[in-house]
Amino acid sequence: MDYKEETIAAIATPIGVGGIGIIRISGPAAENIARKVFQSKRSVKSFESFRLYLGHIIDPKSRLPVDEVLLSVMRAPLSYTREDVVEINSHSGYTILSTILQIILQAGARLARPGEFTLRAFLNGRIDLTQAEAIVDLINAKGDMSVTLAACQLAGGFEKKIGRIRQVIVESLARIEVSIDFPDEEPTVIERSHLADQIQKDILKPIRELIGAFSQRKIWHEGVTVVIVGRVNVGKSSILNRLLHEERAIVTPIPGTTRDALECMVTIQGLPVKLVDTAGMRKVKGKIEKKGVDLTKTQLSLSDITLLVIDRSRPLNQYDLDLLQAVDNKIAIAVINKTDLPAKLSEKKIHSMQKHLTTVEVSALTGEGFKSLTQAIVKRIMDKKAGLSSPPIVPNLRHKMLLSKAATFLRNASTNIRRNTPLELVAADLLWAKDAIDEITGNKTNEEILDTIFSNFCLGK
Ligand SMILES: Nc1nc2c(ncn2[C@@H]2O[C@H](COP(=O)(O)OP(=O)(O)OP(=O)(O)O)[C@@H](O)[C@H]2O)c(=O)[nH]1
Ligand SMILES: [Mg+2]
Repeated sequence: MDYKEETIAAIATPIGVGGIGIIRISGPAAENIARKVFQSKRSVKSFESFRLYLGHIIDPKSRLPVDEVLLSVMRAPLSYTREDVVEINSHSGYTILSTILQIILQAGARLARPGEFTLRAFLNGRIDLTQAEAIVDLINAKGDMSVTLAACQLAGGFEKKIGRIRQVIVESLARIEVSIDFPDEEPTVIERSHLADQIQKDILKPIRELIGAFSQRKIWHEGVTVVIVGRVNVGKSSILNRLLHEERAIVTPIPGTTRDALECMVTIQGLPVKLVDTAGMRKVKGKIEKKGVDLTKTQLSLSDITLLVIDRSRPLNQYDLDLLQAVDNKIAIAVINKTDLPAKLSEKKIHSMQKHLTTVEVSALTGEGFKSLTQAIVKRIMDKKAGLSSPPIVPNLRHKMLLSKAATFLRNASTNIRRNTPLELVAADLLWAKDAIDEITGNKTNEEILDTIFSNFCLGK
């Protein structure tokens, strides 16, 4: 059956006890179903779009009210799916929501698959594929920044950028096809080189920028990992707690308090940051505890930014020096802790070992210096995503693969134009590049791709 003839329904809010739960119905029979199951002072037919009406869901068998609800009708095409949509705001709780859903299904709807409402919005031309993907990102967003990013994509930022690239491909293609159809119009050497330049500048360059921005995706969406290392008792856990504004890690004067890595999420200036506290380096029976060292090494290899904590009230020892050697000064910050105590270490020595290492002085006890520390962390994060355009446009893996595919064809086209290769070959490359671009927005797509994208959605979306 064509999807246009089917009416779908699902619970759109998360399962669990809450204030309200929403059931969404979409399709040609939505309003008719509402008429069958909803009783109020006015008839559903007379309801204005986008207004809430109070009434009762009625059990069709017993004719008894099941719940007092608010119902809204959003008529096609001005709705989420561009179809007739009905939403029912009921009391929340699994039993009540599933009872209402059952009544709606019996009244003629079919249970929606995950993402099917958004799939319909795409199939009915309200959004393109990049926007559908942005909705998944928005639902899964962990920090303000990933919300901003997804919201920009949803608003069509990515689609516009891709649209401009596609436009130039189509124009170049048109120019070449004229020459194929009218050989007398064969482009001169100058025209050929001009066309090649245009492909480089107006198509390949923006594509390369987009591909480059992919590496920022992890940072925007999953955040950066900040690993805190240092010898025992330097105050690693105290620093973590300060950055979290809460007591999460256990802090004691006993060396070796933290035995396993502890992970916590925070947002620092809107960016999601995963903080990892590690076990300090120490000696057990004359040897450096191997497990702790191995763990720290693993954590270091996973870190985007390392905070190497050093205790200012004690002279540097071999563990400090080993760690100073082990960290990469491009991504590490030396945190000199315990500034409330008299200084016993030589900062000169630190700088003699790592000339370019940023140092920040803090006291986890008093909180002094933490503003500078968060600033230093943010600066490192910003360095990682330098050159970011505003608003941010960052492709996902699927986009990146297709952009790379398009770039390969475009590079061929550009070289071949200069080399006097038959224009038919150039046109073929440009066409393939256009196909790859169209696959990004869903202009050209197949069922398998749609299944993969929409299966990432939750039910009711
Ligand atoms: N005076 C002072 N004491 C601090 C400061 N930061 C931490 N301490 C104390 O130093 C001791 C160790 O702190 P932790 O945060 O447990 O240190 P750690 O590096 O996590 O220690 P391990 O997990 O054992 O490796 C505790 O007694 C803290 O109260 C500081 O800035 N000033
Ligand atoms: Mg600790």
